[in-house]
Amino acid sequence: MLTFPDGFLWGAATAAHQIEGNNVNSNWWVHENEPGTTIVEPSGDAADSYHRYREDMKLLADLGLNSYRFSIEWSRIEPERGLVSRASIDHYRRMVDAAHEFGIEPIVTLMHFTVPRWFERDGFWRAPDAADLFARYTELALPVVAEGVNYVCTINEPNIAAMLAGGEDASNLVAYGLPKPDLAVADALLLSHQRSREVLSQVSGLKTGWTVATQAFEAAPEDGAAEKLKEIADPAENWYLENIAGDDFVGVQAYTRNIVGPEGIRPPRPEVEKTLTEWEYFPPAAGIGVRAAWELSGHVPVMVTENGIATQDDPRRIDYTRGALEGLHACIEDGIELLGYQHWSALDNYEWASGYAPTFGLIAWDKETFARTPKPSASWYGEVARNNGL
Ligand code: GCO
Repeated sequence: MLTFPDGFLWGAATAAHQIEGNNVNSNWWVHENEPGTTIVEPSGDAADSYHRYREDMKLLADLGLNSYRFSIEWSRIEPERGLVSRASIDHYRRMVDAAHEFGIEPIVTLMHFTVPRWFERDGFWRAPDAADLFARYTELALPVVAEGVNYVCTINEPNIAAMLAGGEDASNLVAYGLPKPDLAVADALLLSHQRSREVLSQVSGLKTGWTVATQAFEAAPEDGAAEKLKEIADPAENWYLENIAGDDFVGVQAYTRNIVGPEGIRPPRPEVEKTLTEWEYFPPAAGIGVRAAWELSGHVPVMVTENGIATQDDPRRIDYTRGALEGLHACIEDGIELLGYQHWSALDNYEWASGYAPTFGLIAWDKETFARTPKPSASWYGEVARNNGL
């Protein structure tokens, strides 16, 4: 039996835009619905979790999980520059209260890729006042996290957000690692994170950090691969991990490794099962990412804030997750402070430019009725959580 530390946070993760539905004031909603978009389908109603979050949280609690990572939406809280929606702030406060009602710990992400359409209109992360605007948003969100929240992630995957900004359109998110990050954007994201943490420091006992996508790049054995790796590997990933010494924790989001040959990254990141091959979803990636974060950050405590697999083959999800957890237990054995594991994802959801085809969820839902159906992997994972190990 591999037993995890007492108090280990066994949870599942989601993001507002990917499950709530009708996030109409966000930049992604604009991109999804603009003529000629490369995004395969709009997010639309998603899983209607904006209205069904209580049902979702109760399902997770009944399975045996003790935590839930979800994000709140800037574009709902501030739908137009300077226009504050008290109703949206109250909605997310009710989400935090509901988590406690069901006995699960909320882990809140302030920005999970989406920003208000006005923020992108007014210069996006390149605007000189981007960090001021994000700090102001954090002030607006304080009532949501001021009570009953122990962990806040300010920004989800700034390294991917920097790539996204550097690329021509949202489809770059799917390419992962290929577009060069816009380093001016990378700077703005780091400053925004630091300003947000300053605001959050008003809340005593609140632990703040952010999440970084660790992509486990490795060079194929062929000649020329090492040079190509230097060219392609994500410079922002390590830089962000090296610049969080003061953070209370760092979220690691690791799924697979990226093998780089002289031609570049091997098969593109698989969006759907048909391209799934063994190395594309590589369970040890979770442990590789945790070790990188622990070392590069100077031993900032780590939480796996995303790890999972998009597959219709649910037994494969169980095998993958078992492999990831075995690797994470080895990290703990090696003295790494690992706070928890948030499986991606609680629900099947909108996988950005790839739409709804990739099914990462422990729980499926009917597109007509929104009825939820936990998969066998959900029961398996709930058992692991109840036993605090496997
Ligand atoms: C990301 C995001 C998630 C994705 C998940 C699966 O890493 O891109 O945090 O929103 O949906 O990682 O790709």
